[in-house]
Amino acid sequence: MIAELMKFHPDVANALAAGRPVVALESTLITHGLPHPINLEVAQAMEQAVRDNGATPATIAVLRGQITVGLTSEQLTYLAQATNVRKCSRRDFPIVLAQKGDGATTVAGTMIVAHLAGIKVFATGGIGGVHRGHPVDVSADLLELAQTPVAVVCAGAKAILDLPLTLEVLETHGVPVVGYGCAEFPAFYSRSSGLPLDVRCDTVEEIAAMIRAREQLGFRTGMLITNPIPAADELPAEIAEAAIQQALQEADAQGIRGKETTPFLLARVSELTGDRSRAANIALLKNNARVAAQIAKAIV
Ligand code: PSU
Ligand code: MN
Repeated sequence: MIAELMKFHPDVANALAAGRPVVALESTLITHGLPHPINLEVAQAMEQAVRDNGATPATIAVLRGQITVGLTSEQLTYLAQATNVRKCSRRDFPIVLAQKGDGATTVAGTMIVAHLAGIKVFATGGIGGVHRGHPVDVSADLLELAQTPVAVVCAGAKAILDLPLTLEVLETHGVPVVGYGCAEFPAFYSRSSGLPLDVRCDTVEEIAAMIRAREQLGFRTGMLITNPIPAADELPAEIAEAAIQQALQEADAQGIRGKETTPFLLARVSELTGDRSRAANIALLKNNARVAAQIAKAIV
């Protein structure tokens, strides 16, 4: 039974049993997206942003083969400095569970666990998507959005990706892409991409109504809620783009492939922008945790 594979933090178990709002948080950004000790500070700040907005955070990971929904502060501290953690999308769960290993869940992996646990809203930074110049490298995040009914709050897809193709794949798979306070798909480090969205909502109640309608329809698809980075934290598009172009060239020259690609690009862009991209990344993560909590509250 899948339930036997999951261990819940008591706060999360209590909140779910009482029907109180819960927000899932991912762990790949802790192990593969940010360096120690900033990763721990950001993970704690995201949890706090969820609490400050009236919901219970459930950071999701696999610890020694056990799917864990809501980490204790000791578990979070352990994960933030652990080495040898598998980046877990759908294909990785059988492996990490059988080997009793540690796993950090990606957007795809976190959606799978959140849905099994009965959590409807999840906050991340930017989802994976279609890689520039590698249109067959399509993140498992997009295929999970096509088949798992969880609302994912993000600041768009990571700007290192091909954003127009990413939106095409979401459209093909029937995933609604909703702008929260924006009419364009946000470009992660910056607020707009020039790519129009399906719909703009200016209140969390409008978003909650769409989540409820999707439930009534019985659709299995997820929903993408895009929440642009706050204007004060935005990285000018020219600065971001120059660093991204260089990082992409280096990745190709060094033959970086598969699941290594995204962590490599994020780390290089951060170095090349003198950590300005990292500061933007952290700001948008906290902002997404805040909005996800407000949405979770609006749907209970
Ligand atoms: N958002 C961030 N930093 C990250 C990621 C998202 O701000 O590190 C992670 C997410 O876990 C996402 C993953 O699911 O990168 C995408 O990896 P890939 O492109 O290999 O599917
Ligand atoms: Mn990939």
